[in-house]
Amino acid sequence: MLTRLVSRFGVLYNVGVGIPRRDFLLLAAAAVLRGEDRPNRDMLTRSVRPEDLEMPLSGFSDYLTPAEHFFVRTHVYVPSVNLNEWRLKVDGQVATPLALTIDDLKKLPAVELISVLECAGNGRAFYQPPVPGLQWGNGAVGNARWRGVRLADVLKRARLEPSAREILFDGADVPLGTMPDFQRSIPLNKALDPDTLLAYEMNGETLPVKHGFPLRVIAPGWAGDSWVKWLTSIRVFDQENDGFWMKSAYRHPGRPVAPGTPVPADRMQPVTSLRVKSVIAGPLDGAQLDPGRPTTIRGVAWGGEPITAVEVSVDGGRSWKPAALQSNQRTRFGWRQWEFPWTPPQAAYYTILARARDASGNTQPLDQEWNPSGYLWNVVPRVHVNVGDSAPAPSVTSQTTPQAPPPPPPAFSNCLVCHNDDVIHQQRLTRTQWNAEINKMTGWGARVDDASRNALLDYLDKLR
Ligand code: HEC
Ligand SMILES: Nc1nc2c(c(=O)[nH]1)N[C@H]1C(S)=C(S)[C@@H](COP(=O)(O)O)O[C@H]1N2
Ligand SMILES: [Mo]
Repeated sequence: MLTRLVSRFGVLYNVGVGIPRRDFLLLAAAAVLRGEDRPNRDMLTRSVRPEDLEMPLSGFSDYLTPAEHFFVRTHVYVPSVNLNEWRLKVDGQVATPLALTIDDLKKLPAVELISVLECAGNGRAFYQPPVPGLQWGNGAVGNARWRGVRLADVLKRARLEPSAREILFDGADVPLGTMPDFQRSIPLNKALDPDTLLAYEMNGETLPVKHGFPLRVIAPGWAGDSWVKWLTSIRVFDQENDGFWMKSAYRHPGRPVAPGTPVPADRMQPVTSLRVKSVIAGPLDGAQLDPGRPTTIRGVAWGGEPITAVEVSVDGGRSWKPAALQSNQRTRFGWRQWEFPWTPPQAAYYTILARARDASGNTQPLDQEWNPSGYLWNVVPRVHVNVGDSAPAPSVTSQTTPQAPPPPPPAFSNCLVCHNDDVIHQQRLTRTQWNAEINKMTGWGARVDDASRNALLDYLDKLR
């Protein structure tokens, strides 16, 4: 049942792509599982297919995140690219349209920089009330050394027209069903920034397939949605792209709204810069420690700008003391590891907090601003530890036996054509939110008739 098709630009499309849309929707879910869909055991699998993998907390102990521990975020299936036929096309409002090979690109001056890459949805699982989307914990983020060419150098060769305002990126991945193609545009000033790159290497190796082989956008300081992978096309426009991924997805109100308030997309702005943030990587929440025994509170901090300080509180925020930032990690866009030595003086229950500050003086909030898509989570992190010999009493909820989920209705099989049930079962949504989610999916090609919609909603409503 696997269909393979080689396109004009040498992209080998696997599974479902090239199959007429009607037939595609009849593909059985099991037939779509491929070798590279097998989960990496070190990673937290948020979705088996398309593949979405989260770095566990232990990943924060590396300064540079190795590719095998680097989070993976894909909206659709990973395309494989044949380098001999691959071209980077540059067109639109330019005087000289280009079609570059990877060797053409490698003749331009090479640039290297270290930068964090964080998904805008990192931390979505912590939002209350819950919002739909992959339920990332802390690990939809990594730090790597990227090597490639300046986007500005490529645009210079194409000779921008004076009307140029926005640069639209498209990759070789192909939408599922009738969903809109993943395309993102960035404004000209970000595109011409000497730190905005087109990278062909990650941590000294050829860019791995999952991370965008052979070429991806590096937009340091900006959230991952602008870092388009498997890049095949750069198109110059006089205005922001008006596709789904710019005008409906990846938008933030940019101002506090009451939690749970729907905000129309046109009242929101595109997600751009990351927010200043820190993560406590150790001790783990709920850890048992000994009084009088030295321990180290450690973590990582990053944001759209360099981190200048991290402070730690071991008394729930009453007092703060500076943590030590790693001295050899002063980069503009990389993350900064920090440590705070601590000897718990006496048996007690402690609340540990961390608060990062950036070069512009921004700090992390004590209360998270809610937003409808659960983007840019950056509240002060907190970890609770119990110091002493008596472990806390087990909570009442942990003593109840979890109920087996009810069997899904027959229509549920229509929800397993493009992805598995994992993306569905991790959600914590109300019936109203599920109804909107079904509308989104039928818009993308899922088949749900009126009769089965209620049966589906009855089932989905019980997943919370
Ligand atoms: C035509 C293919 C297709 C079908 C059929 C489909 N989905 Fe999806 N669904 C997707 C894709 C693609 C994504 C991932 C989008 C992303 O990563 O941004 C997704 C994501 C989701 C998510 C995660 C939240 C989100 O919006 O990204 C949920 C929940 C979901 N689908 C539910 C369902 C349900 C319920 C059904 C059946 C009614 C269904 N899907 C049928 C393509 C499909
Ligand atoms: N072509 C393409 N580029 C893409 C995506 C995608 O689905 N398709 N996902 C984006 C998102 S939302 C993020 S967070 C980053 C994730 O990059 P990674 O998988 O290398 O960690 O890639 C971005 N680039
Ligand atoms: Mo993302």
